[in-house]
Amino acid sequence: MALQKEDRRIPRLMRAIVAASIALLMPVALSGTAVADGGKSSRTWTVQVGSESSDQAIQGMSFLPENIYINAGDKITWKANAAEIHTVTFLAEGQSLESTQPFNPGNPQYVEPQGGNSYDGKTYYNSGVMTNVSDSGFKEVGRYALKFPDAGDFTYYCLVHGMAMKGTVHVRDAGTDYPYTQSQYDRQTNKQERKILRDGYEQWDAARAKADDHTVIAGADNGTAMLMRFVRAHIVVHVGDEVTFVNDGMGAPHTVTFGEEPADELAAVGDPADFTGGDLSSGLMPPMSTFTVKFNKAGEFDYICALHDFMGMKGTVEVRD
Ligand SMILES: [Cu+2]
Repeated sequence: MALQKEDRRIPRLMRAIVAASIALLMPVALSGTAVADGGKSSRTWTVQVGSESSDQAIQGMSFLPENIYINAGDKITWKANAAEIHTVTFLAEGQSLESTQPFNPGNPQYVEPQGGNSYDGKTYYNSGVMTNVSDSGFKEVGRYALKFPDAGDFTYYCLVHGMAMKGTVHVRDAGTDYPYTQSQYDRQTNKQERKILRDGYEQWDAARAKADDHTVIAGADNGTAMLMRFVRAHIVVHVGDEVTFVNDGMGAPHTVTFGEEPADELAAVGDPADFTGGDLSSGLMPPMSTFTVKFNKAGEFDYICALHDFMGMKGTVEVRD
């Protein structure tokens, strides 16, 4: 018996070495082996929507796996995997992504499920707002399932993050061998999630290096990994000082909002040149934009990002005489 065990160990070790060398050669590609369709019954596959650190500070704009190969008749279930809101949206024939941007939180075409549960390849299908929390301010959808009866390559988008976040479902004829198993996709997903977190923590370090008592980094992102924090979240200034808030990202919008959150969370409110307390909001701060506030009264002023406060994106400016 002991001998048999010994015998098995060698090929396993060799397989590990082969797998490791393939991984070295193709760090992004999957080392997949074809899997027989196995006949009649259709399969259900899983795609993760978003990814995040446990404190929600880092969010990933990604569908994982981004590309999935299934057969006609199979089904995909998208699972909300992060606090940040996302959608799974197949545009109608002839509809451009640009015409849907920016995301409109007040429009049911964006935030509520649209289309049936079997994809026809040409009309508009939308999951509605997907998130894994219950305090996003939207009616959340935790899972979205679609059946794919016909072969074709179908690209879908997140309406919140536009070009930064897309995926493709490759549907082949029923009976075609699958290039990858779900567990191979899952391993690829875990690897990519780890990279998103590493990138996010790098941006956090970069934000700390850029911030000072009069410069607050109001979120950052590299187009895939996002930092949902104000850095420095607590600053001390003096009456008459100006503070500049910088959206240091490429893809995600933020707000700087003091006092009551406006009914339209993206509306600009108040006069930033003379802030003495009360309601003041930058309105939507697109990537690479700034918002400067002059503090003319002593006190402690709390603020939030109206879009991401439920993930902990909040700060305080302490103004001294
Ligand atoms: Cu934000």
